[in-house]
Amino acid sequence: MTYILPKLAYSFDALEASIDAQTMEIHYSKHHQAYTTNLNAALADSEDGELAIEKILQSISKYSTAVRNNAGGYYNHNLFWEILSPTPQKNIHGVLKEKIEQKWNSMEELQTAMNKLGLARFGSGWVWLYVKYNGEIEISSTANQDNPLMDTNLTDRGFPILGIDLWEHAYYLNYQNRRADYLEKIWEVVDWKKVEEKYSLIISQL
Ligand code: MN3
Repeated sequence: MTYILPKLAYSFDALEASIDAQTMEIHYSKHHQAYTTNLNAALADSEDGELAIEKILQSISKYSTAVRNNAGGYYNHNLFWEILSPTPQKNIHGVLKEKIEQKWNSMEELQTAMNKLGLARFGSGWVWLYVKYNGEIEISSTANQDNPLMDTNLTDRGFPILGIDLWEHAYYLNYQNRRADYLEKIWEVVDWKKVEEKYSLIISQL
């Protein structure tokens, strides 16, 4: 078995409200493809290529740096494309919204808190909304292609339900050095319905 680059559910120019078509095309067909290809190469001599990607990430401390970087890159982008949409549902009404409002007062304040973490990340990385093992939700930022699933995290472990790519390749063509502007605009294409679905699925399996 090899890991497959998932098909995008929308065209490269579909998210232009926030991400330009050229950035989308390069990001998906060059960067994400490269993580996928390099992950398969890094696991070529191992039987672990049979495992679900989440299982590899949850025991990533056993693997090489090449597997860590590319398994992270593969999984993180799968999630990123999944929670973005040209027709995003911005209003949710269920348990996830209640949890967010308990902790951050409002959806807007959660986004502000995530943007602040994203701006504080030096160099490349991601900012996350994730479900902790105890079922509570939390936000964090990780470097490079790490994520909350990885057992190399001493704290901040759990199941990601929303990830924002902070690498310059995610925004530089359109926003240049203005990561803050990118982070403001990205929320216009985040599909909260999808994030809520991921939350419900994880909670049901805890
Ligand atoms: Mn990226």
